[in-house]
Order: sequence, then C-alpha cells, then structure tokens
Amino acid sequence: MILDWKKILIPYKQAVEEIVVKFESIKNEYRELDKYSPIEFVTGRVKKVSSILDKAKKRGVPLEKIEDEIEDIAGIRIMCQFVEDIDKVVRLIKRRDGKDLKIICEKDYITNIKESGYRSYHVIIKYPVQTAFGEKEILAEIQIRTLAMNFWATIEHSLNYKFEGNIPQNVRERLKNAAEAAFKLDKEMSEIRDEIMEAQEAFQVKSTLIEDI
Ligand code: 0O2
Repeated sequence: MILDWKKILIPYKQAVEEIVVKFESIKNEYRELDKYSPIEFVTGRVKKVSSILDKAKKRGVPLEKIEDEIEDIAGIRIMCQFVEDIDKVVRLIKRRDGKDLKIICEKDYITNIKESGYRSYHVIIKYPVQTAFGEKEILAEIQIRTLAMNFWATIEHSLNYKFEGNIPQNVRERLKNAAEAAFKLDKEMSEIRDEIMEAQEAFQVKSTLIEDI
C-alpha cells in the first residue's frame, strides 16, 4: 500500500493554520481589551511523515489506520504564563465542544506527571476542515503548558532526538532535577501571580497610551 502523503497532509496543514489563528485571535481580543490573556503564545506543526511512520511502526498501527490512531499528526501548542491559566484555556476549548470542534479525550500530565518529568495538558479533538473536495474531519492534539513546562519539554525533546531515545543516565538525572526546578518555578510564579498580572495590565495600558500619541 502506497500513501499519497502530500495529499493526505493538506487538510492537517489547513487545520493547524486555522486553529492557531483562532487561539491567537482570543489572545489578541484580551489584549485589545487591556485584559490579562491566559494565552501567551500559540504554535502549530504538522508531524513529519518520517515521524508519523516511526510512531505507527512503534505502536503496530497499520498504514490504513494511521489517520484514525495517530492523534497528533496535527499538533497545536498553547503556552501560558501560569499553571492556573491552563484550566482557563481548557475551559475555552470546552466551550467550543460541539461547535467548531469535538473533544475526543483529555490527557492530564500535570496531575499525572510522566515518568520522564514531562508536564502538559493534552486535549485531543476532531476538527472539520472544508477542503476543495468537501468536508474532512481530522484528529488534532492541543497541548497546553506553561512557559516553564515548554522550556523543559523542548530541551528534553532535543536531547531525546540527539541520543535517539537513549538519554544517558547522568543526563536523565539532570533532566529530572530540571523538571523539579521547572515545577518549583511554576509554583513560585503562581504565588506572585496577582502582582505580575496587575503589573502587566498596567504596562499594557501604558504602552497603548504611548502608541495613541
Ligand atoms: P513530536 O511531534 O516529536 O512532539 P507516548 O509518546 O506514546 O507516550 P502518545 O500516546 O503518543 O504518547 O500521546 P501523548 O502521551 O499525549 O504524547 C504525544 C506528544 O506529547 C508527544 O509527541 C510529545 O510532543 C509530547 N510528549 C509526551 N511525552 C513526552 C515526554 O516525555 N517528553 C517530551 N518532551 N514530550 C512528550 P511525539 O510523538 O513525541 O511527537
């Protein structure tokens, strides 16, 4: 069986672009209203064909089932400043359930931290894409995390890539310590959250006034 990946990935690319714009718009709306935004920034990517095939092989997923079983071909990442913002973003997503997206499942790696030290909240959704040939529903994974969680996950991911999944024990230990430090950083930041939010709102108003001059 030969798959035409170029054709298969078109709706995934479109979905990622649309979903990123939707969450960026929410962020901009908060900012326009001089309100604190629970969304700091949003990124998205379509998984590389080689990574899709590697994941399918690792999980024993046959080619014809890839689109049903690999949930993160379309991946969206929403970064937040504080752990508390993650809940708010999840609520924003839930409010859209049954409207422009359907929630399939949630994976809470913040309460249930992964063995690696990974923390993040994942929401798997079904998203309808209007293509040139009609509607196609695709699966997408939205990862919601703080800046500290993202920093750690990005570094760990690149080390995993470098060591092809076999990170040496001493580096693994350091990563565990770094995960603990990122956890503490999030906790400390949460404790001074009100002060930070007020300062940022004041700064935003001041910048807007300067722009208006
Ligand atoms: P990419 O595109 O390279 O990021 P599994 O990996 O089988 O345990 P599963 O069931 O595929 O996980 O889904 P899960 O747990 O929701 O993880 C999917 C994605 O979450 C991963 O995608 C990563 O982006 C992220 N992730 C999960 N665990 C870790 C981790 O320990 N460290 C880091 N850095 N990221 C993690 P992929 O497949 O790695 O692809």
